[in-house]
Amino acid sequence: MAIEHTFAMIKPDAVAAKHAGEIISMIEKNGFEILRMQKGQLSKEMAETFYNVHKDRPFFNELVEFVTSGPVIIMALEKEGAIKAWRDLMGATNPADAAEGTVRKKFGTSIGHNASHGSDAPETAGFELALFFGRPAEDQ
Ligand code: 3AN
Repeated sequence: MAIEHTFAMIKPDAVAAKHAGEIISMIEKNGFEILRMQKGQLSKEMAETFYNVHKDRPFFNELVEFVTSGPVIIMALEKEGAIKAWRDLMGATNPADAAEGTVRKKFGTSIGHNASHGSDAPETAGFELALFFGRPAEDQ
């Protein structure tokens, strides 16, 4: 399997609840290399661009409001098959459906407040890494 780069975010709910350290530890213990990491609060414009693919969904405004509600931690991760590996470690979108031991099972509290984000395909990883870190996926 090829080495990939993916974009990860610890969302405002998990940062506020002081779960960031434990989530970062899970990432390291699962063999990811953290290439870049930054803490900050997203502007409304940044959040709308980030979630643009969801702009027609009924929960879009809620999504933007939530992700801008407090600081997040963003990361560029590297691993063999990183995109799927990080999504597997996060677990299902709805924490109620997430497998035991996953980030969302441990720290998510609802489908919206689900502690973490991960790119879902090479194209989205490329878009999100460029949006947040200003350079293409392969140059992280
Ligand atoms: P994932 O983050 O697992 O790729 P998507 O793409 O289905 O999940 O959803 C994008 C984001 O929208 C998720 N991070 C999730 O928190 C949020 N979301 C999905 N469904 C709902 C919903 N019914 N109500 C509120 N937020 C939702």
